[in-house]
Amino acid sequence: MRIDVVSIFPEYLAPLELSLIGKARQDGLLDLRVHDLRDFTTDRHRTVDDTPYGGGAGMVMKPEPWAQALTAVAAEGSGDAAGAGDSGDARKPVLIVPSPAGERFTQATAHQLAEEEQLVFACGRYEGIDERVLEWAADHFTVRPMSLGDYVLNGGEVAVLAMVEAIGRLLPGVVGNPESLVEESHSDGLLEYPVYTKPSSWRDRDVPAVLLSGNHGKIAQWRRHEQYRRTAERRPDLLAEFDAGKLPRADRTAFADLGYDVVDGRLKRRPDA
Ligand code: 6GU
Repeated sequence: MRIDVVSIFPEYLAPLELSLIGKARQDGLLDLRVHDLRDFTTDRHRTVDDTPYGGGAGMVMKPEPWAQALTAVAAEGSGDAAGAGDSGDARKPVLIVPSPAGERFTQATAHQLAEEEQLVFACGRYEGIDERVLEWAADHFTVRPMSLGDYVLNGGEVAVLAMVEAIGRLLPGVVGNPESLVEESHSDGLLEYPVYTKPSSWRDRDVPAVLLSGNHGKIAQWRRHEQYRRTAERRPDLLAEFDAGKLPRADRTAFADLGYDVVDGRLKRRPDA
């Protein structure tokens, strides 16, 4: 996969040289390049922002440096640096615009984006990028404004660190043992079960006995029920989406104990619970 990140703070993306993602780049699994938006300005002051039409606080990112930068990275990614044109069968790169006004980025989004050939991240600062850039870009990219959650960051860079890590670890060969991707939070729409390691007794706290029993059926069931308990307690919103249609009897009982009944294949919180 090829990833391009455009930012006025390229140094902010330095952590992408570390750990799993850094290793993936070294191993040639991920071709990730960071670009300085100011390299695509033409004035002496390398200006990237200006005052907003209509008034109001803050500054807005000017359109032309963005158009220059995005045109250049799209051409590089398609192996069309000379501008020879579209060969016909190449897919449009996906342009991800981090913004609290974007669509929610989830594990499902990460899986989708991990299938793409080229991702381009456009890091906005200030009050955002002139809206016409996103309209213009739709001719060359699949444009996806994306938000990590309902809070405000100063710019897209930190969000890009999170999204690139979430996507990059799904690429073939990046995570050493692919089984670690199967049983983790959100892989099945639930939060992960709690984990323990040695010693079996620590500061008067014992590891749940079932985990020492060697009974793998019992352990799997305990873990699943712990997922239900945790999700009900911390993220009840996730249970509304959960497919409860084919749950075994013991799992329905576990949910009943948590105050949930299965109605038409969906979990419904009992009003009296
Ligand atoms: Cl993706 N970007 C910015 N700037 N702020 C955010 C965000 C993204 N997600 C939540 N807040």
